[in-house]
Amino acid sequence: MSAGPVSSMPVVWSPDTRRHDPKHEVWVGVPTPGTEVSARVDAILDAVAGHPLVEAQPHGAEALHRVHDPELVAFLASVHDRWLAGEYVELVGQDRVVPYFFPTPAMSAGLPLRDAPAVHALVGRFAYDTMTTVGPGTWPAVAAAADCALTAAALVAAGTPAAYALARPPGHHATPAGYGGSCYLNNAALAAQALRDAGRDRVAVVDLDAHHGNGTQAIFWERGDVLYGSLHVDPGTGWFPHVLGYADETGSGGGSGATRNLPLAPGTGDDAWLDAVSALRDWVSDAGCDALVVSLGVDAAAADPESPLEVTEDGYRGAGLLLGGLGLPSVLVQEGGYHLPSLGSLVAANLDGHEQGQVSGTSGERSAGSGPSAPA
Ligand code: SP5
Ligand code: ZN
Repeated sequence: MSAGPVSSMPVVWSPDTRRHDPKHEVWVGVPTPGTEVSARVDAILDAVAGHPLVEAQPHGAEALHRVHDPELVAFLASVHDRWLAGEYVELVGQDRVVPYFFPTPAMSAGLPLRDAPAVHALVGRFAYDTMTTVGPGTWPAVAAAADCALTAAALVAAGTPAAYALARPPGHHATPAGYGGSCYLNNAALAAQALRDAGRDRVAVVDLDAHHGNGTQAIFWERGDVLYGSLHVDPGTGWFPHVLGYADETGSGGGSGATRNLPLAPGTGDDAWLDAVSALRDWVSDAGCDALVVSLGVDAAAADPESPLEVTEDGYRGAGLLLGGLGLPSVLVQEGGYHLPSLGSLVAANLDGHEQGQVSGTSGERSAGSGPSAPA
């Protein structure tokens, strides 16, 4: 992967993010090869070698509790040790935490539930799928990913125009008290909250990942001070997260109108995808936001095995130009993207586009018929 030209946007990373490395994820009851793997870190690092590297600074649990239930944080931090003590390695050879029991509303039927004393049964209180397993290095990596996002937000709060957090495992499916979709803590939500806490009045989160960021939506659902806008493959066509991400989900209470979902058909491609990015860009611009968080999933790419959206590298560069053109202080947070050979260059193209957009201030219209790439 070529390094490309020297760029100024800092890349915030941590070697600890490599420590979570799921060889398998349990899908439809079967261990299938892991998708959200440690090698993603190095694929991205190689491609952004022209950027200044900054190592993430540790932040305490209080920062995590700004968007997450302390019980989720404590559970994630301790559950692997509890799993080892439960002797599941000896019993069935399983050294990763995998739920098998889910106390859903259908199960409790309105009755009060106690916490399960057995850790293998307690897991389903927090985990909402079987793909998102916890191994020996998961918590250090999850904490490091959150630190990447918080460090990038601190840089931007201190005046850096934009910073990129090489956060993995990703975050946008993590809800206030739940984890799933390869996500444990919501890195983008942490960054948005940190910008609010640093004095920004209204923060927009724009989610470019191929999947709907149900966790980010849930965290800010009733808040008007953090907007959430997403374009993603239509859950109505069968894709994850299956039960959320429809266009009629627009927030409630003080957050009414502060959520916007643009579900897209499989096979969408660059033109319609960039039209949707433009629509979100205009929505953010009209709302008078003073900071931007981009949930930068690159799994909408044509080569990606986890989505059918068929977006190209030019598409991701164009999205960067459009969102950078808002001229807002920006934190870009890594989300999904699973095709290791192209993952890094997709990220690098978006970072380049964003920086170029911020410099040239292309906050005007996207010219009609501009095709796959947005105007320079
Ligand atoms: C952050 C992010 O992009 N999470 C994506 C979670 C969606 N995963 C759904 C996986 C559906 C099963 N895919 C089959 C893979 C077999 N290994
Ligand atoms: Zn995704």
